[in-house]
Amino acid sequence: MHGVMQEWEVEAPPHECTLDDYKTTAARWCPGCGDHSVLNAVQRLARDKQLPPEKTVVVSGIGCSSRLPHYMATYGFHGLHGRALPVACGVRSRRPDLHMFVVTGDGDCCAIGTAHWIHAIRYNMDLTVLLLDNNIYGLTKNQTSPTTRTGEKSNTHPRGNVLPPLNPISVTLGVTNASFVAQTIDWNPPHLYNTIRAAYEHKGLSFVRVLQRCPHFTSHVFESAVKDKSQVLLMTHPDGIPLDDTVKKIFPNRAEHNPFDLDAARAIAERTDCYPIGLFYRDEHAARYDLATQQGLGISQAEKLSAVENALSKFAV
Ligand SMILES: Cc1ncc(C[n+]2csc(CCOP(=O)(O)OP(=O)(O)O)c2C)c(N)n1
Ligand code: SF4
Ligand SMILES: [Mg+2]
Repeated sequence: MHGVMQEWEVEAPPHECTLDDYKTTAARWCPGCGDHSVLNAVQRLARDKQLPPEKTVVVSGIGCSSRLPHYMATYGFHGLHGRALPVACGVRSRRPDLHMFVVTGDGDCCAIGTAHWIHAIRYNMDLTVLLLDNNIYGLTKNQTSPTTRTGEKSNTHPRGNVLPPLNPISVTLGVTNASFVAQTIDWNPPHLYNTIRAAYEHKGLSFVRVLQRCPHFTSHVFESAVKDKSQVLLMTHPDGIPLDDTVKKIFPNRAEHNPFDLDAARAIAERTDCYPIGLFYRDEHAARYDLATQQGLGISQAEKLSAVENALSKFAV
């Protein structure tokens, strides 16, 4: 970007978008894969918010989950393994006008992409980040990931994983300047949709971990929680994720949690007796690095050249 033309200032003629305007081909995920639910929720959100497809971008790394941009009729960037976040931060630093989603997996984000994940949380640029956590490397066919539970067998640990799993919510809550941290499940569409919607509406980096079923490799992992609703702990609060009546009816196990209380958020995130869903933490005043990197976007080429010449003139002999 040389700051010559800001072509995004050209507005497309108004057009009422339907769901079909955000769809491409049929997704190639396995039947019953939780990735389908996430795609449906993102497409619905785009329709409900009337996001102009030409002003929307979905960035991903590599993995089954990272195929999601292919199925959105928007701009997309299917990047390198673990590098969704630096790509997204780069786009965001020059394009404040875009609606941006990042889709990553537990391998993509929590293994090879960990350093980028930590720094992106601290940068707190305006991005909606969806971590589709199926506890396994799906695309490469069944390797242990950082979120795989102890004892789970995979191609890399045929006798069972020896380590305890990393908790992506606890890690995110431990990073300085985290501003929106939530968890939801792929098997309850209203909660999934409302969580992604609240994340999109948040200004700053919103991190949403979606507990995602992989019927092909880890079908047993969330099976009992899908059947027994009391294993899910629904976090409630007027400033939390909006809950519709069906969600309240379905999940009997609830806890009032103030999303402005970081210590309480960390305590709930550590619970192993249930799957907490809802908003752990929100800080609307956390510093945003994109606001700094976007400074000077409106400066003309002539003004930039003159500023460079002024700076260089200080070294003239
Ligand atoms: C640099 C690099 N290392 C390794 C790979 C191989 N690889 C591709 S996807 C993947 C893991 C994907 O797991 P996850 O991010 O959890 O996504 P899922 O398929 O489970 O949705 C790996 C190891 C790669 N493509 N590039
Ligand atoms: S392997 Fe698992 S994560 Fe990948 S498409 Fe199939 S069900 Fe989904
Ligand atoms: Mg995975």
